Amino acid sequence: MAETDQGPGPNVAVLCGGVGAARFLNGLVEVVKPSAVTAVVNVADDVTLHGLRISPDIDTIVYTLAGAHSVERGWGLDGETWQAMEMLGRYGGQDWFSLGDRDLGTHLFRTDELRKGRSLSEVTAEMARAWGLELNLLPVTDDRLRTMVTTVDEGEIGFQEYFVRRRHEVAVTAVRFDGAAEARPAPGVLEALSTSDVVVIAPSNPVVSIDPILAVPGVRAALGTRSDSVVAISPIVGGKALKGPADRLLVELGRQASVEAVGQWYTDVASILVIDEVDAEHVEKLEGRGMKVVVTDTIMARPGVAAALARAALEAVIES
Ligand code: FO1
Repeated sequence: MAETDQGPGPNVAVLCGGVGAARFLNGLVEVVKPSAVTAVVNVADDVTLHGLRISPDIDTIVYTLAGAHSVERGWGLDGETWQAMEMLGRYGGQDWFSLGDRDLGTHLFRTDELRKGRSLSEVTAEMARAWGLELNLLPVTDDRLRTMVTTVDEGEIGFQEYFVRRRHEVAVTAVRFDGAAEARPAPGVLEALSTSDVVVIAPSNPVVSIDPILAVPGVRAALGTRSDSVVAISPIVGGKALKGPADRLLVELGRQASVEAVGQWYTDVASILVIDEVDAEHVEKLEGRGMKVVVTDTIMARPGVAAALARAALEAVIES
């Protein structure tokens, strides 16, 4: 798939959330050259705490592709220390969102640069360069976009309050993306989604990681016009999310935690769905709804699976 004597490999754009997307990208860059990859990243998980701007999905991808991430947490840096958080705890400060001592350097830099008037896109490109990453890393928008979650007991709270402070253990009745109507796609986003040979929707949470990206005006339409070369990878395997609340959110919002529900979720933007081998029995139903289905190992727990998954996703488009 990579550059061969038959000429350059495909250009690939990937809609990305956090941990699952980062793992997928790590495999994809083994299959196509990193400079041919454009990651369009969710920024609706972003949060400002202690006056610092934190962009979890961007940082998870940067750290993971740099090989610097914490494998057991999935987010944040490996070998992290928590002295600053301990000091904060001593004073009774806000310590429900754990910021490692090295990770704080990222937030200090990003906050400073944004305060000088640079865009999130520029700061993100700077961070990618600083870690020696060659892929194109684009926030979906440089404007304000925030996932707001309505819980059964607290009413509407911010995404990180739901995901981290409440450990996503509370039922949700609604999700909305504050700022979506006014948000503009960041420079390069629509071009990447329109001109890439393949667009992949990474195995991220459809409700709170992929939908905020699709909610930015112009994005859904850009995919809709070329959905025959858009392939989505289901984050639901055997009725469960491998990590995080995607399964419960789908049910709480009136759908099912199933590959069919994921296929329906993406029906107007993707024509191909990649599902895990444990869900092979659902192929007929999905194909009955007009989706092309690829069945493969989608559990990126072992080395080599992410690259094989990336290859399977690309081959579903390039050879179709
Ligand atoms: N996730 C947690 O479950 N607990 C945390 O304390 C936490 C801190 C944190 C700090 C920086 C960062 O980039 C990510 C962090 N995450 C934490 C993960 C984050 O909430 C999620 O990765 C995304 O927002 C969802 O994909």
